[in-house]
Amino acid sequence: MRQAGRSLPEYRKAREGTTMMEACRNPELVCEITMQPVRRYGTDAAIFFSDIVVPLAAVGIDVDIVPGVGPVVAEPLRTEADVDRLRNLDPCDVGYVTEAIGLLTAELGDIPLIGFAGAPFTLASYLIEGGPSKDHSKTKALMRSRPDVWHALAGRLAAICGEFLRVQIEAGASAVQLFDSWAGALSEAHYRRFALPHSTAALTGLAESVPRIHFGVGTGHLLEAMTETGAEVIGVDFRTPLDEAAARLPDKALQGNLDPAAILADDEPLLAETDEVLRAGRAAKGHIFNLGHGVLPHSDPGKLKLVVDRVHETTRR
Ligand code: 1CP
Repeated sequence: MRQAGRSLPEYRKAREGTTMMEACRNPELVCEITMQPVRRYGTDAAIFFSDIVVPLAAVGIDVDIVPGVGPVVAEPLRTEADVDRLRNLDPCDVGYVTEAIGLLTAELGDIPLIGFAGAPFTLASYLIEGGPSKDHSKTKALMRSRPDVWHALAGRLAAICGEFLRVQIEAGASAVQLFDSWAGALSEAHYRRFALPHSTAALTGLAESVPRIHFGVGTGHLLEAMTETGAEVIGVDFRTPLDEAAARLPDKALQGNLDPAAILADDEPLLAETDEVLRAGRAAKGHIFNLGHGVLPHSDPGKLKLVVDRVHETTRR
Protein backbone atom coordinates (compact mmCIF):
# COMPACT_ATOMS: atom_id res chain seq x y z
CA MET A 1 0.00 0.00 0.00
CA ARG A 2 1.08 3.57 -0.55
CA GLN A 3 3.01 5.38 2.14
CA ALA A 4 4.14 2.26 4.01
CA GLY A 5 7.45 4.03 4.31
CA ARG A 6 6.11 7.37 5.45
CA SER A 7 5.90 6.28 9.08
CA LEU A 8 9.55 5.17 9.14
CA PRO A 9 12.31 7.46 10.45
CA GLU A 10 14.78 5.92 7.96
CA TYR A 11 12.36 6.84 5.14
CA ARG A 12 12.12 10.47 6.24
CA LYS A 13 15.91 10.58 6.48
CA ALA A 14 16.44 9.06 3.02
CA ARG A 15 13.95 11.54 1.52
CA GLU A 16 15.50 14.67 3.11
CA GLY A 17 16.07 17.37 0.49
CA THR A 18 14.51 15.30 -2.35
CA THR A 19 11.01 15.77 -3.78
CA MET A 20 8.81 12.70 -4.19
CA MET A 21 9.08 12.82 -8.01
CA GLU A 22 12.88 13.18 -7.86
CA ALA A 23 13.03 10.23 -5.46
CA CYS A 24 10.98 8.08 -7.89
CA ARG A 25 13.50 8.77 -10.67
CA ASN A 26 16.58 7.91 -8.60
CA PRO A 27 17.24 4.13 -8.91
CA GLU A 28 19.57 3.88 -5.86
CA LEU A 29 17.10 5.79 -3.68
CA VAL A 30 14.13 3.76 -4.99
CA CYS A 31 16.03 0.58 -4.14
CA GLU A 32 16.89 1.81 -0.63
CA ILE A 33 13.33 2.98 0.18
CA THR A 34 11.75 -0.20 -1.22
CA MET A 35 14.06 -2.29 0.98
CA GLN A 36 13.41 -0.34 4.21
CA PRO A 37 10.10 -1.97 5.24
CA VAL A 38 11.36 -5.40 4.10
CA ARG A 39 14.44 -5.09 6.33
CA ARG A 40 12.56 -3.71 9.30
CA TYR A 41 9.50 -5.97 9.24
CA GLY A 42 10.66 -9.08 7.37
CA THR A 43 7.67 -8.94 5.02
CA ASP A 44 7.23 -11.76 2.48
CA ALA A 45 7.16 -9.35 -0.48
CA ALA A 46 8.32 -5.85 -1.38
CA ILE A 47 6.23 -3.13 -3.04
CA PHE A 48 8.12 -1.06 -5.57
CA PHE A 49 8.65 2.54 -4.43
CA SER A 50 7.10 4.79 -7.07
CA ASP A 51 3.73 6.43 -7.52
CA ILE A 52 0.76 5.98 -9.83
CA VAL A 53 1.45 9.38 -11.45
CA VAL A 54 5.07 8.55 -12.40
CA PRO A 55 4.14 7.24 -15.90
CA LEU A 56 2.02 10.37 -16.48
CA ALA A 57 4.98 12.63 -15.72
CA ALA A 58 7.08 10.37 -17.97
CA VAL A 59 4.84 11.15 -20.97
CA GLY A 60 5.12 14.88 -20.33
CA ILE A 61 2.19 15.73 -18.03
CA ASP A 62 3.14 18.50 -15.60
CA VAL A 63 2.28 16.68 -12.36
CA ASP A 64 3.86 17.11 -8.97
CA ILE A 65 3.30 15.32 -5.66
CA VAL A 66 2.68 18.08 -3.15
CA PRO A 67 3.45 17.17 0.48
CA GLY A 68 0.25 16.85 2.51
CA VAL A 69 -1.92 17.02 -0.64
CA GLY A 70 -0.95 14.35 -3.17
CA PRO A 71 -0.70 14.54 -6.97
CA VAL A 72 -1.43 18.00 -8.45
CA VAL A 73 -1.75 18.49 -12.23
CA ALA A 74 -0.82 21.97 -13.53
CA GLU A 75 -3.11 21.89 -16.57
CA PRO A 76 -6.05 19.50 -16.12
CA LEU A 77 -7.21 17.52 -19.20
CA ARG A 78 -10.84 18.17 -20.08
CA THR A 79 -11.27 18.47 -23.84
CA GLU A 80 -10.76 16.38 -26.95
CA ALA A 81 -7.70 18.48 -27.83
CA ASP A 82 -6.22 17.85 -24.35
CA VAL A 83 -6.70 14.10 -24.83
CA ASP A 84 -5.09 14.19 -28.29
CA ARG A 85 -1.92 15.55 -26.72
CA LEU A 86 -1.57 12.55 -24.39
CA ARG A 87 1.06 10.32 -25.98
CA ASN A 88 1.88 6.68 -25.28
CA LEU A 89 4.61 5.57 -22.90
CA ASP A 90 7.87 4.34 -24.38
CA PRO A 91 9.96 2.03 -22.15
CA CYS A 92 12.85 4.50 -22.62
CA ASP A 93 10.77 7.16 -20.80
CA VAL A 94 11.09 5.15 -17.60
CA GLY A 95 14.62 3.74 -17.85
CA TYR A 96 15.06 4.59 -14.15
CA VAL A 97 12.29 2.08 -13.32
CA THR A 98 14.04 -0.72 -15.22
CA GLU A 99 17.31 0.20 -13.52
CA ALA A 100 15.78 0.34 -10.02
CA ILE A 101 14.08 -3.05 -10.46
CA GLY A 102 17.39 -4.54 -11.62
CA LEU A 103 19.07 -3.33 -8.41
CA LEU A 104 16.14 -4.55 -6.33
CA THR A 105 15.83 -8.07 -7.70
CA ALA A 106 19.56 -8.54 -7.03
CA GLU A 107 19.13 -7.38 -3.43
CA LEU A 108 15.81 -9.13 -2.73
CA GLY A 109 16.94 -12.60 -3.82
CA ASP A 110 13.94 -14.93 -3.35
CA ILE A 111 11.64 -12.21 -1.96
CA PRO A 112 9.10 -11.25 -4.63
CA LEU A 113 8.80 -7.66 -5.82
CA ILE A 114 5.31 -6.31 -6.56
CA GLY A 115 5.15 -3.71 -9.32
CA PHE A 116 2.08 -1.53 -9.81
CA ALA A 117 0.16 1.06 -11.78
CA GLY A 118 -2.91 3.22 -11.27
CA ALA A 119 -6.01 2.11 -13.17
CA PRO A 120 -7.38 4.35 -15.95
CA PHE A 121 -10.35 5.65 -13.90
CA THR A 122 -8.21 6.67 -10.92
CA LEU A 123 -5.53 8.27 -13.12
CA ALA A 124 -8.21 10.05 -15.19
CA SER A 125 -9.71 11.50 -12.02
CA TYR A 126 -6.38 13.18 -11.10
CA LEU A 127 -5.96 14.46 -14.67
CA ILE A 128 -9.50 15.84 -15.00
CA GLU A 129 -9.93 17.23 -11.47
CA GLY A 130 -6.34 18.55 -11.35
CA GLY A 131 -5.68 16.87 -7.99
CA PRO A 132 -7.25 14.76 -5.25
CA SER A 133 -11.05 14.99 -5.24
CA LYS A 134 -13.70 13.79 -2.79
CA ASP A 135 -16.62 13.69 -5.21
CA HIS A 136 -14.88 13.26 -8.62
CA SER A 137 -17.55 15.64 -9.92
CA LYS A 138 -15.77 16.93 -13.05
CA THR A 139 -14.79 13.38 -13.98
CA LYS A 140 -18.36 12.15 -13.62
CA ALA A 141 -19.70 15.14 -15.56
CA LEU A 142 -17.30 14.43 -18.45
CA MET A 143 -18.29 10.75 -18.53
CA ARG A 144 -21.95 11.61 -18.80
CA SER A 145 -21.72 14.61 -21.12
CA ARG A 146 -18.89 13.54 -23.43
CA PRO A 147 -18.60 9.75 -23.28
CA ASP A 148 -16.56 9.90 -26.50
CA VAL A 149 -13.90 12.12 -24.87
CA TRP A 150 -13.99 9.99 -21.71
CA HIS A 151 -13.40 6.73 -23.59
CA ALA A 152 -10.63 8.30 -25.67
CA LEU A 153 -8.87 9.50 -22.50
CA ALA A 154 -9.36 6.26 -20.55
CA GLY A 155 -8.24 4.26 -23.61
CA ARG A 156 -4.97 6.18 -23.80
CA LEU A 157 -4.45 5.77 -20.06
CA ALA A 158 -5.05 2.02 -20.37
CA ALA A 159 -2.25 1.84 -22.94
CA ILE A 160 0.12 3.87 -20.71
CA CYS A 161 -0.72 1.82 -17.67
CA GLY A 162 -0.37 -1.51 -19.52
CA GLU A 163 3.03 -0.45 -20.86
CA PHE A 164 4.18 0.69 -17.39
CA LEU A 165 3.24 -2.73 -15.97
CA ARG A 166 4.98 -4.52 -18.86
CA VAL A 167 8.20 -2.55 -18.22
CA GLN A 168 8.15 -3.62 -14.57
CA ILE A 169 7.48 -7.28 -15.40
CA GLU A 170 10.25 -7.35 -17.99
CA ALA A 171 12.64 -5.79 -15.49
CA GLY A 172 11.88 -8.59 -12.98
CA ALA A 173 8.73 -7.80 -10.95
CA SER A 174 7.15 -11.08 -9.70
CA ALA A 175 3.57 -9.76 -9.55
CA VAL A 176 1.75 -6.55 -10.45
CA GLN A 177 -1.01 -4.65 -8.72
CA LEU A 178 -3.51 -2.39 -10.47
CA PHE A 179 -4.81 0.27 -8.07
CA ASP A 180 -8.27 1.62 -8.90
CA SER A 181 -8.36 3.46 -5.62
CA TRP A 182 -11.32 5.71 -6.43
CA ALA A 183 -13.52 3.26 -8.40
CA GLY A 184 -15.70 2.91 -5.30
CA ALA A 185 -17.15 6.34 -6.19
CA LEU A 186 -18.95 4.73 -9.17
CA SER A 187 -22.20 2.76 -9.25
CA GLU A 188 -21.83 -0.76 -10.58
CA ALA A 189 -23.54 0.26 -13.85
CA HIS A 190 -21.15 3.17 -14.38
CA TYR A 191 -18.13 1.10 -13.30
CA ARG A 192 -19.04 -1.51 -15.93
CA ARG A 193 -19.60 1.09 -18.62
CA PHE A 194 -16.81 3.58 -17.98
CA ALA A 195 -13.99 1.91 -15.99
CA LEU A 196 -14.04 -1.89 -16.38
CA PRO A 197 -13.29 -2.07 -20.13
CA HIS A 198 -10.20 0.13 -19.70
CA SER A 199 -8.87 -1.69 -16.61
CA THR A 200 -9.37 -4.95 -18.51
CA ALA A 201 -7.41 -3.55 -21.45
CA ALA A 202 -4.58 -2.48 -19.12
CA LEU A 203 -4.30 -6.00 -17.67
CA THR A 204 -4.75 -7.89 -20.94
CA GLY A 205 -1.60 -9.06 -22.62
CA LEU A 206 0.14 -9.44 -19.26
CA ALA A 207 -1.73 -12.70 -18.68
CA GLU A 208 0.26 -15.84 -17.95
CA SER A 209 3.44 -13.92 -17.21
CA VAL A 210 2.90 -12.95 -13.55
CA PRO A 211 -0.06 -12.88 -11.12
CA ARG A 212 -2.16 -9.73 -11.35
CA ILE A 213 -3.73 -8.14 -8.26
CA HIS A 214 -6.61 -5.68 -8.62
CA PHE A 215 -7.53 -3.38 -5.71
CA GLY A 216 -10.02 -0.61 -5.03
CA VAL A 217 -11.25 1.32 -2.00
CA GLY A 218 -14.94 1.20 -1.02
CA THR A 219 -15.52 -1.32 -3.82
CA GLY A 220 -17.60 -3.87 -1.85
CA HIS A 221 -20.39 -3.40 -4.41
CA LEU A 222 -17.98 -3.93 -7.33
CA LEU A 223 -16.06 -7.07 -6.34
CA GLU A 224 -17.73 -9.40 -8.88
CA ALA A 225 -17.36 -6.82 -11.66
CA MET A 226 -13.68 -6.31 -10.79
CA THR A 227 -12.99 -10.02 -11.34
CA GLU A 228 -13.99 -9.51 -14.97
CA THR A 229 -10.71 -7.67 -15.56
CA GLY A 230 -9.15 -11.15 -15.42
CA ALA A 231 -7.01 -10.40 -12.34
CA GLU A 232 -6.01 -13.55 -10.43
CA VAL A 233 -6.13 -11.78 -7.04
CA ILE A 234 -8.70 -9.25 -5.78
CA GLY A 235 -7.68 -6.71 -3.13
CA VAL A 236 -10.43 -6.09 -0.58
CA ASP A 237 -10.50 -2.97 1.58
CA PHE A 238 -11.29 -3.20 5.30
CA ARG A 239 -15.04 -2.60 4.86
CA THR A 240 -15.87 -6.07 3.47
CA PRO A 241 -15.10 -9.13 5.65
CA LEU A 242 -12.84 -11.56 3.77
CA ASP A 243 -15.13 -14.55 4.36
CA GLU A 244 -17.98 -12.63 2.76
CA ALA A 245 -15.74 -11.67 -0.19
CA ALA A 246 -14.57 -15.30 -0.48
CA ALA A 247 -18.17 -16.57 -0.65
CA ARG A 248 -18.81 -14.12 -3.49
CA LEU A 249 -15.51 -14.79 -5.32
CA PRO A 250 -14.80 -18.50 -4.81
CA ASP A 251 -12.29 -18.68 -7.70
CA LYS A 252 -10.10 -15.75 -6.62
CA ALA A 253 -7.30 -15.35 -4.14
CA LEU A 254 -7.85 -12.28 -1.93
CA GLN A 255 -5.54 -9.61 -0.59
CA GLY A 256 -6.21 -7.46 2.47
CA ASN A 257 -7.72 -6.28 4.73
CA LEU A 258 -6.79 -5.01 8.24
CA ASP A 259 -8.21 -1.51 8.87
CA PRO A 260 -5.17 0.85 8.78
CA ALA A 261 -6.67 2.68 11.79
CA ALA A 262 -6.32 -0.54 13.86
CA ILE A 263 -2.54 0.08 13.87
CA LEU A 264 -3.20 3.14 16.07
CA ALA A 265 -5.07 1.09 18.71
CA ASP A 266 -3.71 -0.77 21.77
CA ASP A 267 -1.98 -4.13 21.23
CA GLU A 268 -4.85 -6.28 22.43
CA PRO A 269 -7.59 -5.02 20.06
CA LEU A 270 -4.98 -4.75 17.27
CA LEU A 271 -3.96 -8.41 17.58
CA ALA A 272 -7.58 -9.55 17.97
CA GLU A 273 -8.44 -7.80 14.71
CA THR A 274 -5.36 -9.24 12.98
CA ASP A 275 -6.45 -12.74 14.09
CA GLU A 276 -9.95 -12.11 12.77
CA VAL A 277 -8.60 -11.08 9.33
CA LEU A 278 -6.47 -14.25 9.24
CA ARG A 279 -9.46 -16.39 10.27
CA ALA A 280 -11.81 -14.85 7.69
CA GLY A 281 -9.09 -15.09 5.01
CA ARG A 282 -8.96 -18.89 5.40
CA ALA A 283 -12.31 -19.04 3.57
CA ALA A 284 -10.62 -17.74 0.40
CA LYS A 285 -8.88 -19.77 -2.31
CA GLY A 286 -5.72 -17.96 -1.22
CA HIS A 287 -5.02 -15.02 1.07
CA ILE A 288 -2.27 -12.40 0.99
CA PHE A 289 -2.38 -10.58 4.33
CA ASN A 290 -2.16 -6.80 3.98
CA LEU A 291 -3.78 -3.67 5.30
CA GLY A 292 -7.17 -2.72 3.84
CA HIS A 293 -5.65 0.55 2.52
CA GLY A 294 -2.49 2.65 2.99
CA VAL A 295 -0.51 3.00 6.21
CA LEU A 296 -1.64 6.13 8.13
CA PRO A 297 1.16 8.68 8.64
CA HIS A 298 1.26 8.51 12.45
CA SER A 299 1.47 4.72 12.62
CA ASP A 300 4.01 3.36 15.09
CA PRO A 301 6.49 1.06 13.28
CA GLY A 302 6.54 -1.13 16.42
CA LYS A 303 2.83 -1.88 15.94
CA LEU A 304 3.36 -2.82 12.29
CA LYS A 305 6.12 -5.19 13.38
CA LEU A 306 3.75 -6.73 15.93
CA VAL A 307 1.21 -7.42 13.17
CA VAL A 308 3.79 -8.89 10.75
CA ASP A 309 5.12 -11.18 13.50
CA ARG A 310 1.60 -12.30 14.44
CA VAL A 311 0.82 -13.16 10.80
CA HIS A 312 4.06 -15.14 10.53
CA GLU A 313 3.55 -16.97 13.85
CA THR A 314 0.02 -17.96 12.80
CA THR A 315 0.63 -18.91 9.19
CA ARG A 316 4.05 -20.58 9.48
CA ARG A 317 2.91 -22.94 12.21
O1 1CP B 1 4.30 2.69 0.37
C1 1CP B 1 4.96 2.95 -0.61
O2 1CP B 1 5.88 3.76 -0.59
C2 1CP B 1 4.68 2.16 -1.85
C3 1CP B 1 4.75 2.97 -3.08
C4 1CP B 1 3.49 3.77 -3.42
C5 1CP B 1 2.31 3.25 -3.96
C6 1CP B 1 1.95 1.79 -4.18
C7 1CP B 1 3.36 5.18 -3.36
C8 1CP B 1 4.37 6.13 -2.84
N1 1CP B 1 2.16 5.52 -3.95
C9 1CP B 1 1.49 4.37 -4.30
C10 1CP B 1 0.20 4.24 -4.99
C11 1CP B 1 -0.74 5.39 -4.99
N2 1CP B 1 -0.48 6.72 -5.08
C12 1CP B 1 -2.16 5.22 -5.03
C13 1CP B 1 -2.85 3.89 -5.10
C14 1CP B 1 -2.95 3.18 -3.80
C15 1CP B 1 -3.76 3.82 -2.73
O3 1CP B 1 -4.94 4.11 -2.92
O4 1CP B 1 -3.18 4.02 -1.65
C16 1CP B 1 -2.73 6.50 -5.07
C17 1CP B 1 -4.20 6.86 -5.08
C18 1CP B 1 -1.67 7.44 -5.10
C19 1CP B 1 -1.76 8.91 -5.21
C20 1CP B 1 -1.06 9.57 -4.08
N3 1CP B 1 0.30 9.71 -4.00
C21 1CP B 1 -1.60 10.10 -2.89
C22 1CP B 1 -3.09 10.09 -2.55
C23 1CP B 1 -3.70 11.45 -2.61
C24 1CP B 1 -5.18 11.38 -2.67
O5 1CP B 1 -5.76 11.59 -3.75
O6 1CP B 1 -5.81 11.09 -1.61
C25 1CP B 1 -0.55 10.58 -2.12
C26 1CP B 1 -0.63 11.26 -0.78
C27 1CP B 1 0.64 10.32 -2.83
C28 1CP B 1 2.04 10.61 -2.39
C29 1CP B 1 2.86 9.43 -2.06
N4 1CP B 1 3.03 8.31 -2.87
C30 1CP B 1 3.89 7.43 -2.27
C31 1CP B 1 4.31 8.02 -1.03
C32 1CP B 1 5.31 7.41 -0.09
C33 1CP B 1 3.65 9.25 -0.90
C34 1CP B 1 3.78 10.24 0.24
C35 1CP B 1 4.60 11.41 -0.16
C36 1CP B 1 5.92 11.54 0.49
O7 1CP B 1 6.38 10.70 1.28
O8 1CP B 1 6.54 12.58 0.22
